Amino acid sequence: MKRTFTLVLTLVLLMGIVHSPVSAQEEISGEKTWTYDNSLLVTVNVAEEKTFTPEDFPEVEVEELYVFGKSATDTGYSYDILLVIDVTVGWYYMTMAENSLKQNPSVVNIERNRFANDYEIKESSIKLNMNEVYLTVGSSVELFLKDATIKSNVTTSAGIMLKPKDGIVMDNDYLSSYGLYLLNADDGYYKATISFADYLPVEDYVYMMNTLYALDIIESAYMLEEEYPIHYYENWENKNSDIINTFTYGGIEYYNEYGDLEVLYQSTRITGVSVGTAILKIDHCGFYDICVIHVGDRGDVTGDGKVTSLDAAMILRYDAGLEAFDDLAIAAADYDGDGVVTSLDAALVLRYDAGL
Ligand SMILES: [Ca+2]
Ligand SMILES: [Ca+2]
Repeated sequence: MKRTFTLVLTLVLLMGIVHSPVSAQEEISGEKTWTYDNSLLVTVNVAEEKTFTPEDFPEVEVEELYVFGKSATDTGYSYDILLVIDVTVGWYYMTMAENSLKQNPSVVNIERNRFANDYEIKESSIKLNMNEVYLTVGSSVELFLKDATIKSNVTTSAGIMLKPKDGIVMDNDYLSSYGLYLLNADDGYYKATISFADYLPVEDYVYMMNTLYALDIIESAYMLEEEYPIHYYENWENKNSDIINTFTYGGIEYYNEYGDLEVLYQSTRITGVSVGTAILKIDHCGFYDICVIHVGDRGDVTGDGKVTSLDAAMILRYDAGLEAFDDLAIAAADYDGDGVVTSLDAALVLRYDAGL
């Protein structure tokens, strides 16, 4: 080992400045903010040309209507129509409106949120813990959703179905002490609504369910999903599986036994597969964030695809403060993966180079 170091030190002193390390790749800002959800894009097939008004969609509260597209079909015309919905009656109304429109025989497609940016009624953001990661082939890192803020200025509500244990009778006074409003009771099942101060308050929902489950009079309680389409899982999109592997696990946030909110958002373990740059996207209810993952070869700080004594020399120079590395070169330089770049890493690179 001593001879190795002497050799490398000699190399370092002789070489002075060698190849510059891999240059930093493009920077992509991670934080995204969207406004949300007061529009539906509806495709309507009709036999003849016509001018549409909100009265053509009596099943929903349409505030404004815009025709975005029109095309001739074999049987008449197809229109793309943007319906701006009055959401002050409650966010859940969007789901009801969508469901109602599905019953309309001339409506062939409904798309949500597409033009939400134009109408600043609601605002949301979703953030990953990291937006740029430097890995080497075979090494891994954890990525998770750090924050999901969903804002709104309207009160929203959701339906809950309850079934108390035999002999227990609930009334509205009883339920209202838990923030619930009784809609109806039938055959031992109670349908109630819960109101929230914010749109998609997953924590409020989980807290309510935790509270209900903790009451020993409750046999079952569940959210009526058709009225409140909670997305339990984020969607991770890896289009560069040749560069990185992803393994996803986890759930949503919840209240623990002390009443503190704990975040159980999904995590993804990313492992470098081959040298290159990958983009991982996390999508939650239409909001998304991305992380750019740079993968280098372990030991190859020069980025030339080979692990040689030159790389070892560079690592020693870096360790001695004679060289500046970019983040990918630093990841590559940490040959033993202990999180720091030291002369030991240089020695290991030399051993590799020597076939030891
Ligand atoms: Ca190299
Ligand atoms: Ca190291």
